[in-house]
Amino acid sequence: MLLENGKGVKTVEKESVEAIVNQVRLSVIMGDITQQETDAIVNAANPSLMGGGGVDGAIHRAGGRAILEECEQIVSRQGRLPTGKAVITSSGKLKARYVIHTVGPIWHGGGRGEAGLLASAYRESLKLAASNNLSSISFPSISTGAYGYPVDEASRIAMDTIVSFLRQGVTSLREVVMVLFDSRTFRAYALAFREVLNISA
Ligand code: AR6
Repeated sequence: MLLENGKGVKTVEKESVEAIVNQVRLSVIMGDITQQETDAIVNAANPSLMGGGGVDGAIHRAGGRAILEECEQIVSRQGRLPTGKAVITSSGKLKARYVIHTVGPIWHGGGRGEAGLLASAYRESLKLAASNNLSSISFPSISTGAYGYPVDEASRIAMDTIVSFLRQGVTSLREVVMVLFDSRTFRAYALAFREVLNISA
């Protein structure tokens, strides 16, 4: 976004940051995940996979009934989705081809394995994208809305888990995007991104 300061000089307010990690473009942007054109978008779902509020509601509304029908089939086959796990469906009317549904932890204060479960939600989603030979994936800020995970901690876990996964080896993935819905959340992820990659601001 271009902003005019008092002297009429145009400055650029950063609304995205990016870096290359082991041949993969990793970026942090402000935006609406339902509009992303990556091969897959990740849904911050709940174990029922039957939709809900927040990003889950937005994805089901934008994608239509087809996503819910596939979720119903998955649940009837394998039961509710445990926290930290992920499954993949097609995407109905969305621009992305697939939706990867994962369940982040509900924040209970940090003493109930929340950090490990949040890392697992990111890692399992990345593994599923790679095992389906996808080249790009977008994530929302899992668990930091209705599930109450503090965004400063969640952003570090998210960025750390994604960067560790990318550094572990080359997969089909060439692009990973964190799509944040509000500027407070964007700033937390942009800071965590710089910290994890050791980039000065
Ligand atoms: N694009 C990107 N991010 C979004 C969008 C969007 N369209 N809409 C909301 N966000 P939440 P959780 C952000 O509550 O904490 C649901 O009811 C939002 O601002 O969606 O994992 C599920 O069914 C926040 O930063 O997910 C579960 O029951 C982030 O997405 C429960 O909520 C996550 O907020 C999951 O809670």
